[in-house]
Amino acid sequence: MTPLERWVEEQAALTKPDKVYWCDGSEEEAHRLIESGMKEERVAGRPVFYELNHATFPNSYLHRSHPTDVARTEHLTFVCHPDRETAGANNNWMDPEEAKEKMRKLSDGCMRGRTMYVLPYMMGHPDSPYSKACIQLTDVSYVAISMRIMTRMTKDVVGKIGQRGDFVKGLHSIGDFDPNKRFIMHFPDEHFVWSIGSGYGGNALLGKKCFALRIASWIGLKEGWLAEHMVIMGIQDPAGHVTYVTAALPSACGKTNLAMLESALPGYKIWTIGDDIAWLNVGLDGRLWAINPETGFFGVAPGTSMKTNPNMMRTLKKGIFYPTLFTNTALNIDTNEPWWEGMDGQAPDNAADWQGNKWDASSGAKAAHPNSRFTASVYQCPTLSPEFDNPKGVPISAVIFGGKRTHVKPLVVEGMNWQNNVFLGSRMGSETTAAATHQEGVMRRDPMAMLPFCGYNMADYFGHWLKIGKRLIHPPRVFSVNWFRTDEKGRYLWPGFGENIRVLKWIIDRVNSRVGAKETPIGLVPHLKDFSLDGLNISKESLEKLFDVDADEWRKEAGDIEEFYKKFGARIPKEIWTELHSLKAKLGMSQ
Ligand code: OXD
Ligand code: MN
Repeated sequence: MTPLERWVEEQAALTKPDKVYWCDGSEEEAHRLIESGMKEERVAGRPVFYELNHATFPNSYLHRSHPTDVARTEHLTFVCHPDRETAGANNNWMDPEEAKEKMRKLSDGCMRGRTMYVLPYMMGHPDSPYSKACIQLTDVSYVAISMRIMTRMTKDVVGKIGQRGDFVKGLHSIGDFDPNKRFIMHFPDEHFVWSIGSGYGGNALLGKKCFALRIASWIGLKEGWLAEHMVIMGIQDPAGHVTYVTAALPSACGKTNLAMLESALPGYKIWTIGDDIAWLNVGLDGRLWAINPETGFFGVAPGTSMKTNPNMMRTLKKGIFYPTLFTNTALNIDTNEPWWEGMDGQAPDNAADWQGNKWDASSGAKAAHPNSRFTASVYQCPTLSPEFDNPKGVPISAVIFGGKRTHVKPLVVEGMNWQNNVFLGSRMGSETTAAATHQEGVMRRDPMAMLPFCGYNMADYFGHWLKIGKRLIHPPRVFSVNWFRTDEKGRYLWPGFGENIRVLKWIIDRVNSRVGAKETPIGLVPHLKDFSLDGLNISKESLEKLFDVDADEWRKEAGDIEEFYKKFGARIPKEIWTELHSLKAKLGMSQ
């Protein structure tokens, strides 16, 4: 018996499924599992999948979750390092033995009456030195099918693991969906994630946030690389030159839209490599190289339309080899198509809401859940980069940090050197969204958009970023962006979406030394003459406001950043304090 077979047997002995089924990742198998998910298997008392209109949305299916299970549950997510300090103030912590004891009790017999699916999958291209071989166990076909879309799931991974015991392990059960018995536990030293009580993507597709960010960030700290919550894309200019960039934005701030943006500027084109996760390694050439460990998009549906993200709408209608899943969207009953707020056209007259109840538009209730999602293969994306399957990844010339700030932050700012760049990333903040269960619209600091995903003490993470910079002979330039600044009436100043190419153009012009920049206390901002505004109807006042650095607002901001750092005690690197003190001095503040 191999270590893998032994591990699966032990987990089956604990969870007691009726059947253990090893997936091979084939198309035929996916069809079979979907069929049984429609006809036999039940989740929260109803079918796992409903077939949608295959004439307009080929190979697509609707999934309705348990009503309490609609987003990531950060308060039930734990990182179980041997000591609390290693987990840091950014994580919930539990002693690993205590956590295992708790999970053993909750998991005893939790798969009774269900099938345990064994999912062998790779994060990253199998030929890439950066990829990882993983196994997830789950008791719901929705997760098995989602993992086949989101990862490279094949039976070859079993052979690749062979006699090794150090494969990445995930044990997932939907349990009984009781939110009081819902836990997502990470054991970073064992490369193990144990999740019970939720079928929601970020809690249940364990290759994604749990492994590819929380555990991988810890492995990256040990091995000298970075696992980041970032888009990866190529920006092609009119001369045909492609500049690769990554961009970190908190959940539900438009990362998927950015990753496949349709350029409003003639001659520019975006090539998509990833919309959520980047693994970044220092290459032998001293450049930063990025791979997307995933193969799918798990994006927020509401707001997605031909106006905001035409390439995603096209992607959703191309399901052939891979199914496309819609989770908790509404349903147009007359056409049997998915629907959500913000989609093109009129709201349907006859719709079911995300729970399947007849929707009454006049009630003011949303038809689709605000965090309803689609799951679609990257191979359906019309802007997929030809470099997507390159095992080496792509060389990164710029890193962008963003967030949703209705005040304070300019449209774009460039950092001044690596230390200042890390400070710039560490001070990012965003107004919260529906992707996790918390109050919406509250500002929270979210360094590098990694606050919910960094698997260890964030102060040590800043130190790791500083160290990586020392190994980069050709470091990427670093920028912060904010598409969300508003005027005094609360209206967005910047049109966003396809027009964001204007900001990306300035960024690649900076990278390729085509334009200068203006120094401010918080970094470099564009000279307006270098910023392409042709064809854009925007007033001079709006533009000035977009780039404004208001010293009073920034003094408040600096105070807030300081409070945030204090939560991490003495572990914040001295270089970060130096940067904060220098910012305060530039703003005329006492230290
Ligand atoms: C996601 C998230 O699903 O960040 O990507 O919540
Ligand atoms: Mn994300």
